[in-house]
Amino acid sequence: MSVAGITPSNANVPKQKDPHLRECEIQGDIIVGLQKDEEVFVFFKILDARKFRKVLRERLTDRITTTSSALARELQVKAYKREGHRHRLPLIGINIGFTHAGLETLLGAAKCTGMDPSFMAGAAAQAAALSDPVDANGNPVWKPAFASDTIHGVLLVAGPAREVGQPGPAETEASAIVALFGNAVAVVDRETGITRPQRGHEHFGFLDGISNPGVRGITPRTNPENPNQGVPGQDLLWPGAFVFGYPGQDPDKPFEEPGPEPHLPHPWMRDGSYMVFRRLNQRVPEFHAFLDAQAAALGTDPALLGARMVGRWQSGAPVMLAPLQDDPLLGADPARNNAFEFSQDKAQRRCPYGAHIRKTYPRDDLKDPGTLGLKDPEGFVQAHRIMRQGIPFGPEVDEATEETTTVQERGLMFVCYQTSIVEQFEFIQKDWSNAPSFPPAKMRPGGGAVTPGHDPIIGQAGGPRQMDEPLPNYPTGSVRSTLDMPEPFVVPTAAGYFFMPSLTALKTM
Ligand code: N7H
Repeated sequence: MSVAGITPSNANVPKQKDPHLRECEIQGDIIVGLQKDEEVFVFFKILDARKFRKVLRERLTDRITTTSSALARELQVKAYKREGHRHRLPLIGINIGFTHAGLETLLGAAKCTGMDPSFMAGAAAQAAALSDPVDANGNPVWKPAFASDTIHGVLLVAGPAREVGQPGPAETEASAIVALFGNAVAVVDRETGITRPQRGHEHFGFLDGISNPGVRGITPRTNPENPNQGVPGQDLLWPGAFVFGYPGQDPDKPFEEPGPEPHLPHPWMRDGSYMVFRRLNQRVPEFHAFLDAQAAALGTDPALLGARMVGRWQSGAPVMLAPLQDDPLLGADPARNNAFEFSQDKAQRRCPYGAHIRKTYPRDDLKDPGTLGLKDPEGFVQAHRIMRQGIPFGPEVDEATEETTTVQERGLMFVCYQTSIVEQFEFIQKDWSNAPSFPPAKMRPGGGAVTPGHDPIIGQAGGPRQMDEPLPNYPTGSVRSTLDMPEPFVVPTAAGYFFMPSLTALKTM
């Protein structure tokens, strides 16, 4: 299929046989996502392991939302919408995960060896390596509860929006579940994510949740021209990239071919997944003031500058397909808004190399001869993908008190799933978003090597950052420009690494 001269490369690879997924075993947030207008995250410490296991087995596990129930609910929600209902169905979704310390408390240390090294070390130990803000001792500067207390697990409760002045149904359910555990747990922290009134848009204003990988055996194929895609542009990956016990992605082979199953150090991990949680504050007034000031200085439009930093317009339209002006119909059309690749944009004329979506998912961008000496550049990229299931938090900007400076905290409860935190989430953050020279060996219009710079949204340097070519040289031109970003727009304020076990593992813990 060809869209505006941007041709996906895998259209002619024959369809592979789909694996069968044990949908009743896999927690529902991992691949499908819980239906959520609000989501409560309860971070807890286990005080009485014996009682905790009993309540988990007898009172909670049967209520965990599985992949099969999340899929059935999606159909229900669609049918309900088709009937013309404006309100959302009052569905409550429940999932649960554990840190390495939590698993050791429940299972004993011998059953928790050989897991992902970053998971075992814990999120705090990785903060400095990710260039998160840290103190003089290398400890992350987080919300006090996260920085000072042991967290053993997280309970996720998702539900419909609250009525004005009432507690949300997810809040009420989360409190009821915590009460079931009684003195077996202590709540360390409680966070609430809330979708914004501008539905689907995160706090900077951009449509989010457009591009997640498709999963063979789950994602329906709706692109008649490419059997290796879900919606056009959504490459189908092997489930082992996200859940243990299935073929995964081999970085050295074409991504359409099944790779080996990810290493399973313990049988109880089958059908489970690692979850990365990051509470990311967004400095929204500062971001928009920056766009206004820099656009004026560069002689361009703030909306175009923002689109070049993200790689998409606020509507979701990708700059690869709409390089100079927004196209809201394109942004809203799932059949078109993800159907593009990067390798034909040789000199970042359409999309800067440093744009958030080009950094975090470079698609076929590493194909240029010689780049990194990779055996299969696309296979390599697809082995470093994540399944994002986050939700915004915090109030809308108060125009009266927050014109240029943040007063109230807001941002993204970033959540992603994978079978290797080292090779997936951390690789994207460290080796791509934070690395000024990624993607390597790129040229600028008129020749000359490029340092793409930092991902302007999440790239971290512990100091000033830069992005190359905020001004488009499209369709022609060779104007050189650099964007200086002295302050970050996104600041991590808490994080945790969890494992989401299968239903059988939860019942037999
Ligand atoms: Fe990002 N943003 O609003 O600017 N992200 N992100 N992200 N992100 C994406 O394609 C954003 C964060 C990825 O497949 C979109 O769904 C913000 C982290 C990946 O083409 C927008 C924050 C990491 C993709 C944003 C944030 C990623 C992606 C376009 C923090 C991982 C898919 C909508 C506050 C390390 C790329 C879409 C693809 C897309 C924004 C965080 C990764 C608008 C504000 C921490 C892989």
